[in-house]
Amino acid sequence: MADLSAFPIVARWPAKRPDVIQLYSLPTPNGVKVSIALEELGLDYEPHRVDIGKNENAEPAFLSLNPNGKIPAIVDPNGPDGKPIGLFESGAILVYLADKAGELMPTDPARRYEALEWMFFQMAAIGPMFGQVGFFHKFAGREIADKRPLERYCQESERLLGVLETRLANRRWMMGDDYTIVDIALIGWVRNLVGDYGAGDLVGWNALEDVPRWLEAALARPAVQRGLGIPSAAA
Ligand SMILES: N[C@@H](CCC(=O)N[C@@H](CS)C(=O)NCC(=O)O)C(=O)O
Repeated sequence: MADLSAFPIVARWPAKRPDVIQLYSLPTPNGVKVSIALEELGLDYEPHRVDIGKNENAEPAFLSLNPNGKIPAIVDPNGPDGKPIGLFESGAILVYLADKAGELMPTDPARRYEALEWMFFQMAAIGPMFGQVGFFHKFAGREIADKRPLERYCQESERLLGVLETRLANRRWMMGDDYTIVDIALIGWVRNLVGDYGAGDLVGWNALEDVPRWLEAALARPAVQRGLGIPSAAA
């Protein structure tokens, strides 16, 4: 049985099955990237629900795994060289899982860098901007009288959706015929922008064709449907 005693987070969220990947997450746009990838790849794992509404992500045990105090994070008892590894940042976790399974990432070196460039685009642009639209339109920032922050983030999100629209115009998925971790990184954010955040009208959603077509196809995948609900309230 794997010894995970070097990871204080395991004492706070005990592992029933320490020999499989331990996932510390919540079904948010960043959290579901990892649960969707794990479901798509068929890797065995144990989900633990970290309630960010109760600031559990700021507890010392969680910070010991991710000093930045954000979900998702993982511990894999069977990392490189067979040794346990802890990881945070959803993009790094996605690349790690794809490499581990040898799937969902192009193997050709140039195509791999192309995929990484779109992964970083998601991490640096889509996530932060769509997240601000959520804050200023749906969550606490909604009460702020000055609408310039909301307008700024909506304008930038509309522009970013245009970048995706162009990319997807002649491609089924972000990397072409093959569904990859680049698609997985984007699903939760695009879904929330027009779903939970209700910001479609603010970002020109109705003018788009290929992004909605891509989102519908992504959401139809059984592994995506499962991943969107993990960790469940019971985890
Ligand atoms: N760049 C990070 C962002 C992670 C992130 O922002 N997670 C949010 C949930 S979607 C979180 O943990 N928020 C809790 C907080 O800020 O207190 C990643 O991709 O992993």
